[in-house]
Amino acid sequence: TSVIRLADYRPPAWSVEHVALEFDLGIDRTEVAATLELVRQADEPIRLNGEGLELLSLGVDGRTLAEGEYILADGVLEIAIDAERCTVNTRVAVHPAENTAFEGLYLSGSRDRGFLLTQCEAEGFRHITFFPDRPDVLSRYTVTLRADHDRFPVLLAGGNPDGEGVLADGRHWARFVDPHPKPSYLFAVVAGRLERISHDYTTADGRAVALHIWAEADVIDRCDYAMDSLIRSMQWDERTYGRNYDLDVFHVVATHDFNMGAMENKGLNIFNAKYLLADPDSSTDDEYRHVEAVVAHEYFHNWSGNRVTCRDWFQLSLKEGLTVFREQSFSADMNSAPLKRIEDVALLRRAQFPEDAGPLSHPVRPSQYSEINNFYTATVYEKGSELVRMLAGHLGQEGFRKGMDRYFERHDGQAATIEDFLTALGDANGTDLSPYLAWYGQAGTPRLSAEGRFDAAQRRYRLTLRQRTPATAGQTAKQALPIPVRLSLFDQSGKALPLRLEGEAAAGATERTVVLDSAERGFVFEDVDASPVPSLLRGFSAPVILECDYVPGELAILLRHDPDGFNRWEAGQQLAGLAYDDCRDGNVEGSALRAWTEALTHLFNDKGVDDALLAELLTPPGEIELVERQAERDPDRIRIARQAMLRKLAQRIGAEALRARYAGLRSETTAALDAPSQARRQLKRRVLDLYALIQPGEARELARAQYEQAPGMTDRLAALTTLATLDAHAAEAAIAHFRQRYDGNALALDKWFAMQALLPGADALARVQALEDDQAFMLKNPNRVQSLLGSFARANPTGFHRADGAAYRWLADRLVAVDSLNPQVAARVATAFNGWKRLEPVRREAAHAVVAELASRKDLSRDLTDILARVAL
Ligand code: DPP
Ligand code: ZN
Repeated sequence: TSVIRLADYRPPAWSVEHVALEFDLGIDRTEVAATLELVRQADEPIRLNGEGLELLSLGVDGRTLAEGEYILADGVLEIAIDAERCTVNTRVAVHPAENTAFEGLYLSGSRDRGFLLTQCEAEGFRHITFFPDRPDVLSRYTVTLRADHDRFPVLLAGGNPDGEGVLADGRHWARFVDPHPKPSYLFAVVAGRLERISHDYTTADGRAVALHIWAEADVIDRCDYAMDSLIRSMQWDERTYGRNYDLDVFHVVATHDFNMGAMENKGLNIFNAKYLLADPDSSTDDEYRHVEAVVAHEYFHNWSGNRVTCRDWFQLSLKEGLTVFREQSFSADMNSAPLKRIEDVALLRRAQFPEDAGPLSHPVRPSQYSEINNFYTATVYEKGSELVRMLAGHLGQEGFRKGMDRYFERHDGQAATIEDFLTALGDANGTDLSPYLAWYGQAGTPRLSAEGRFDAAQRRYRLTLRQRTPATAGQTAKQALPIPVRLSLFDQSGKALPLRLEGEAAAGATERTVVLDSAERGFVFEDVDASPVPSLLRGFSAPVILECDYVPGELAILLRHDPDGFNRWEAGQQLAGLAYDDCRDGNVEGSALRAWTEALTHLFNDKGVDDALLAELLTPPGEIELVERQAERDPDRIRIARQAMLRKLAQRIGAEALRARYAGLRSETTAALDAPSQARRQLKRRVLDLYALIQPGEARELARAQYEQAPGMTDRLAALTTLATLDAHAAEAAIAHFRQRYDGNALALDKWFAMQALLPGADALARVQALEDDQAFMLKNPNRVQSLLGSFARANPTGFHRADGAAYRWLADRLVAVDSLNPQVAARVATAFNGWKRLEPVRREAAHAVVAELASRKDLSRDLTDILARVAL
């Protein structure tokens, strides 16, 4: 496969000023006529991308080209002409119903009831028509759709509506004009039988905008929360960044057949139903938050991504990292900021850190790729957001806003680079941010070590910070990065000290940020009376792994006294890590384990601790994160040690206290969505799971009752999970009940599949295999594949990493089957093999054999081949 390199970037040889598209839509066959107004930019032939297109006719400036007047090979249509400008006309046919890859124009749902839609990011537009399909070609679009009226009553495309009418033979048409130049990946059309909910919105600058959310009739009553989230997102972007929406209509469409989470097409967002539909009976509290966040994310792209887009796909994080950051800030404002930060950092550690430590590791801005679809990763998104957060922290709230204003003004209507972004932010603040560019080019998670030395005679505390980044796949030499370390110092009673650095006249705030911009640096704090406890990297001020030789008692002080919710949790996580080490080493009387259980018991009994924060504090790092603390990974041993520490905690808190707390939380059972109700549900779940570790029989009865009386999905699914984890056989009746109750509700069934796929232990593979026979299981639906295969392979370590390798062989077989339908989905599931090299020898051998065999096949897609080739290395 060919490799595309950032270093080879060249501007487009031809620009496209205007494109007119006419669609004659049909499920089996759609014809697309395109008129492109091209303008020469360099002395080269016109090159248009096109894949899987049946070329019906081709003309230049009104003259039909004969064979021999153009070259069509390897997905590129090449036309050599002399003129400075020209008009190219093409007519092609495509076959939506046969398109199981869900890239380009395809059918969602069944032939007789489903609807047509498009997905173009990153390179789907070339499956619709011939076009220079690259993000730095920005064009104005006029789109005309024609279709049978009964079969396709609703016709949508991006831009403003520009007329509609009736045609002969029961057909009708609709036209859309988008005044904003855009790259082809933001193009979209939708056609079919859809219902809508609507809202009239007026922007801060006075534009009337019709908001429409579209879905199939059976789910249209589950779109209200998405509409509410959309309105709040629009208001937030006006308030926070001064950004207004810029068309007269904004459409959002839900589909059950989608490869990604959602897509920010200009004026016509398309969503995986999973991130748009929500109702208390079928959605959990987490899912409500995801809907809010993803609706916001796609809306925010209208400025960070659409008005200012990416020059090339290497710059993907320019729009994604930035938009995730904006989305996270929005969610923090809508909910609790510290809890949001906890959730985001936990995700980073669970998904991005492992990615960055294995063979698929890559920089936030990769320098090469062979399949861009495989770079929609936790690194580009989540780590990318952390980089923007560091810049925002560096500039401060006002400075960052000034910088963003400059960025949007300077690059509006352009395809920009990450350098452009840093330059605009820096220029607006009279500062040079270019040192941060190194973060974008260097893969791997830096290790930050901190060593404190207290000098009683001098009343000084010297903090030495050092950094090093381990070698990553294909990138062995690493440089020092600017690492902002927000910190406080606490005395032994838990009081934060005013900070005065050596050379400063007076003490200032109790929190400040120092920047480690070289391999090692010391910071000396004056007027320190007793050895302090440093609270480092507050708010997770940089995406690094902190190595600090805390004694357990120091972390316990932070865990009890740190006023910042995030850092309190962080101290708890660090302490839990040490407690885990005790359990791993069989040291059940270890001092860390004791400090952790004591501190948490104290917090458990402290009525002043918020329910949601307590639930988070009671959750130690997960089995996947704990891999870091293992020289050679054996998922069974990791689970045993983690369960042992949780049991110790449950014993320390005590059965009586757990039961009483559960009863108190239980008595307030509702499905209400306010924050306190959500927090109670979350805590109730943690308490019941802890209780189950020491009183399984009683816990089972409580879970059964909770399942039966649950007022909404959060309580119902939590109870079912607890029951099934305690004893999958004993939970059979409840599992069957859930299956029947939600028959026909795709999103609820996805959770049903995933819940079972995640049950730990040696039986997991057999369970998953049995679930494949369920009528509702299908390989052609990405959500279903993710819920069963993806959950099992990526998030059930004891189930997937069986020592006998049976699950590896089974997955390999399924990957081949999925790949023949949908390469993007197969490639994503295949990333489950990312960590195989760090497994203990028996599992490693088994995984290697399977990966090597798969990687040697010649009949797989470019997507899957690329992942396997990198993983197998
Ligand atoms: N660009 C999409 C997003 O919003 C992904 N397809 O992340
Ligand atoms: Zn995005």
